[in-house]
Amino acid sequence: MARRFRQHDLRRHWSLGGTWDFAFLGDVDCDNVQLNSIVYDDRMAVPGCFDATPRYAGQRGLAAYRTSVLLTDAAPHRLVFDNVQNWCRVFVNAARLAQHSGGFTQFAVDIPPGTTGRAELVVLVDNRLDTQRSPLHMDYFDWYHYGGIAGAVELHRLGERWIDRLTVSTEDFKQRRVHLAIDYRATSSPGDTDLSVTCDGRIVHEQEVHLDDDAGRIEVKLTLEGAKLWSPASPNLHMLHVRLGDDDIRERIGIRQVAVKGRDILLNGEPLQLRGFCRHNLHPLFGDAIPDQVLVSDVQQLKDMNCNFVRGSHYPQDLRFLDLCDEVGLCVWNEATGWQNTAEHLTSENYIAAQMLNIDEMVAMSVNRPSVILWGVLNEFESHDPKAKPACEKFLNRLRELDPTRPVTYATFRLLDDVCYELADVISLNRYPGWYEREIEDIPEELAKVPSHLDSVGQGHKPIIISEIGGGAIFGCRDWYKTRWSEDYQARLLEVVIDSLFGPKSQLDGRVCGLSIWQFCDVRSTHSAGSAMFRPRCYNNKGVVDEYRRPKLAYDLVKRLFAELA
Ligand code: ADA
Repeated sequence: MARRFRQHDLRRHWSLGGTWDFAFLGDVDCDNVQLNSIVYDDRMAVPGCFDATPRYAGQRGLAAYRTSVLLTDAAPHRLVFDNVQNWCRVFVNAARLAQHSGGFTQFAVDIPPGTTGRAELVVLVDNRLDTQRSPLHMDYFDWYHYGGIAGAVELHRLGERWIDRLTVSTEDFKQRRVHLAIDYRATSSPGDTDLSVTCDGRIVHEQEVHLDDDAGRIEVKLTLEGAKLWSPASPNLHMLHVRLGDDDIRERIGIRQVAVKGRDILLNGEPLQLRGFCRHNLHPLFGDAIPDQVLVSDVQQLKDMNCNFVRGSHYPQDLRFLDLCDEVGLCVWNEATGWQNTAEHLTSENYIAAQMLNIDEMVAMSVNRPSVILWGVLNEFESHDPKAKPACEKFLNRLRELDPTRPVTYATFRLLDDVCYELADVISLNRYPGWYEREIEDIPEELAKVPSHLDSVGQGHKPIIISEIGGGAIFGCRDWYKTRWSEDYQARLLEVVIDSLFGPKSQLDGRVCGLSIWQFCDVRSTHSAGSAMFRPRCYNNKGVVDEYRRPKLAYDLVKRLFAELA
């Protein structure tokens, strides 16, 4: 459960992964919990999702996790959590330090200086779906919201001054010029200190810096002579090591630039044809605390199917998955948490605040990943309702403010009555001809409506991605009648989709630059009666592999057709 590269050589830091003491407290109010009265009668893996284990399957409530940490001296220390689902409160030696709402994103909790020796760490974790407390997790979303400390946990010892965040962006790929923003913090007036940067072990920058306050930013522009570019076909990576005084950070970068130019998405000046899948980061045995081996297997299968693109639906992506995408050359659409949110949500201050935090944390944790080429928000929100438009604009502009180097989009299924198109850099459509409406033979005609409608509303000058399209298949269901839910039907549907978009007889005249099939793997969905009628086994069965990553008939078909396009 580790990142693909060491992130510090100098800074002392420890993984807190392992098996922690555990107690499921059930439907209790977190404010009424007496920490010293908790009876830890169980144990739970960290990272792990407690409700992905049989004993707690399907249960929702408050859980308590406990471990101990050794604070080697009185220096400031920091806990870094990669993903807690979906609400938590953090205590050290029974002192409440922080609480966090919203899964999928990395956050830090600072332990005040002065605390030393072995300390008790307790994390109260709540997987209840409470729209006030965790408004980004709603019970009608079409994936199962697992609960637990689902990501890595680390303890960092911070010195007198430390690098709080390093942001690296490519300013000019031809010149190999990159821009470093080094955000630092300090506990006392730090004064002068040394700054050095190496690239793949070679010194590329050295200077003495005067740190004025207890926080600030140092900007450095570097031209990395001889560096190789990152692209899906040649995913070259370089290791930067930034040292500031006695603290440091290592960051693996890819030199590349993404831009929108007319109807194209350019990577290093070349138009991209994006071919791939929407992927949920879920597994029935692990929830979204997916072991490295399954991530490696997923990436292996995406590459085996000749994909160069994956849409991380519908929440910020696991950093370990992004590391692998960086390495193998998969372009990623990384999106903030959302699923068919309503105008009511988008006019709620509580929801808007939660979404802004999710966006800020998603960008902070993944801005340096070269595989991320596109930011997304608000999957299938009520974009036909003018009341929802201001929040969409706020979210997309926040993304542009945090990261001006990537285009932004949202996926809509409201082709004809969407009123937010002009807010997005890339127009992304979720369409289901041949599944929810009409038949397979109607797919070409239905897809041809996309560019023609966008032209009619003055949005035809932008790139178009078909961000979802597909159909369900029950693994193992083969049928001479080739009906819906058979693997035969799903394979036929996807064959017509890919041919209609990119094949020699396409009526689209190259107007669509990207496709992410819905979806890579089957995933557990909600259990509510209404949706279960459309979700056999309470699963979303539109994967081309099932939840255990076993290939359906469509797998080899997509592999063959994508190979012809590569
Ligand atoms: C929507 C949604 C997906 C999934 C899909 C489906 O497009 O964005 O998450 O629910 O429909 O399977 O119907």
